[in-house]
This record gives sequence, C-alpha cells and structure tokens, in this order.
Amino acid sequence: MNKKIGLSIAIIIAALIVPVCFHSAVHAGPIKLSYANFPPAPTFPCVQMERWKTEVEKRTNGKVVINTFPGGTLLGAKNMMDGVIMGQADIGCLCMAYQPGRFSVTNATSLPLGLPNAEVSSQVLWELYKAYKPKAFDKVKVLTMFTTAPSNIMSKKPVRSLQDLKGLNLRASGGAAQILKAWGANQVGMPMSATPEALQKGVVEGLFSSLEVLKDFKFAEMCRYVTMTDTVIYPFAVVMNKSAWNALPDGVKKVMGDLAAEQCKWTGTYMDNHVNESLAWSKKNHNLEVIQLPESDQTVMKQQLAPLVTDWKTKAKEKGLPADAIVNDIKKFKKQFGG
Ligand code: 3IO
Repeated sequence: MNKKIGLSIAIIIAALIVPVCFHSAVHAGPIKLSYANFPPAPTFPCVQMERWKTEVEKRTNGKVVINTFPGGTLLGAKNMMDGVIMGQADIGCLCMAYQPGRFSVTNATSLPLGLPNAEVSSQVLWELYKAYKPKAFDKVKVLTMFTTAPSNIMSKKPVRSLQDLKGLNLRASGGAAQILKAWGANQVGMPMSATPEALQKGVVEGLFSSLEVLKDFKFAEMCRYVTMTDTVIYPFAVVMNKSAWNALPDGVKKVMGDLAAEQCKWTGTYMDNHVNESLAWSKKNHNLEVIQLPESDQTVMKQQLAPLVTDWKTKAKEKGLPADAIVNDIKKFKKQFGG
C-alpha cells in the first residue's frame, strides 16, 4: 500500500475512534470523585476517608471511583467548606472547631457536657445534625459526621496542678480553646495540621486534643507528659458539593446515604481504640508519663467550666438559635447512646 494512503486511512480511523472513546468515558466509565482532607494520611480523619472510599467503591460495584487527597494537597483546614461549595473538590473533610462561629449548632457538642468517648459523641453529633439540619450546611450535602475522643493536655513540661497550667502556651481550637482559657492557660489557636511546626519552633509548649495524635503525629517525641482532663471533643463533618451530589444516580446516593450513620460509628470506635494504642506506643517508645490532677484541682476546674454553657446559650439565643433545646438534646442523645 502507498504510504500516503496508509497514513490517510490511519488518520480517518483515529478520527472515528477517538471521539467514541471520549464519549464512552463520559457515559459508561466510572464516576470519579475527588475527596480532600487537611491532615496527613496516617491520621484518623484520613483513615476514615480511606475506609469510606473502599466501602463506596465496593458497594457501588466500581461504578464510583474516589480519588483521595490527604495532607492539604487539594484543600486546607480552613478553606475546606468553601472549597467544596465552590467545587474545588467534590468531597471534603472539615473540623468545625476551626470556624466556631460558622457551625454554631453542631459546635455545641464541644461544650463541656461530659461526652465520654468518640463512639458516643460521634453518634450524638450525627443525631443533633439530623434533628436541627443547621443552615450552615445548606449549600452542601452532608455525607457523615464524627468526633475525636475527649481532649487531654499533652505537654513538653509536666502539668501536675492547675497552677502549672497558668500562662502555659497550649494549642487548641474552638470549644477546646474556650476551656483552656477558663483554666487560665494561654490558648493559641491553629489547626492541627499547623501544630507539628509550632511545637518544633517552641511557639507552643503543648496541645489540648485527643491522644491518638501522640502516635499519628509522633507528638510523644516532644511531649512526654499527658495530663488527663477528658473534657471536650472536636466535631468533624464530611461534606459534598451540591451539584456533584445532585448529578449522582439514585443507587449511588442510596449507598452513600446508608453508609452515613455506620461510618459515623465506625470512626468513633476506631478513634477510641486508637487512643489506647497510641498511649501504649507512647509509653513504650517515649517513656510517656500520664498525670492525674489532684481532686481539689479537678473540682475547681469543673466549676470554672460551668459559665461556658451559659455564655454559649446567651450568644446562641442572640443568633436566634433554640439554645436550651440544643443543649438538652445533646444530653438526651448522650444518654440514648449509653454515655
Ligand atoms: C485532629 C485533627 C486532625 C488530625 C488528627 C486529629 N486528632 C484530633 C484532631 C482534632 C482537631 O482538629 C484539633 O485541632 O485538635
């Protein structure tokens, strides 16, 4: 065959096939969704993200493919919600404590109300969301919610008394930050993802959060002391862009909808178990000391937290929120889930 004719035929065939390929990629290929997360891959928000991805891909028989972006590679801690609303990612995982005024209703779960562990508090948060459907989430589809385990103090120097806390630079956000303030610590606000550098540089001398970070961020290398307070959880939400959600087939929507409460409980249970693993690892590898405060200090500290609930109610009422009902419901759901 003449070379020129051969080439022409090849071009014609390519011209016919290529559009067909693109066409089928749009219509018959898997639905691809991006999922952004702010902390590094080994941390619990990303562990739950991978579990959700695996379950969705399995339960939709490969009809949906989720591409995960841990470590703030697609969206960061503070622009997660807006980034998802604008469609920079289809799905995003956010910590509500980083924008306390924005998520007033759901952030009430980080008042000092004695939520005992992540399994109970994650389910309390999800029930609260379903009961109030807060306006803050109107522009997105909420896929699930969960919380950390209760917060404790991790520090470079030992905190053996309430006095040791006075003026100590400790990192926290949202409701947890209010609690540190009430105890007289010098609260420094920043997302968890900024904390490793702040600890290294000495900007903070410790942090107030759930203890699985001792292992997952290797904070036990720098913070050899834990002072138990078991006070307050951090609430998280996984949200999806509204148009991306609306474009999903009903079957896929059902899979994701059915997974919501299950994922919430799974993450809570994973978190509680992982806190224990992290403590054991930190004691074994970094000689971590766990400190209990004197009872007299514990009593004073509890009293110092009481005004936080009253203050929150006053502010929430100013915003037109049913503050008493929200707090009562948190207490009711806590009992309901065995807390
Ligand atoms: C957290 C956030 C990212 C990765 C691991 C984490 N463990 C506990 C939190 C809670 C939180 O957001 C914070 O700022 O303490």
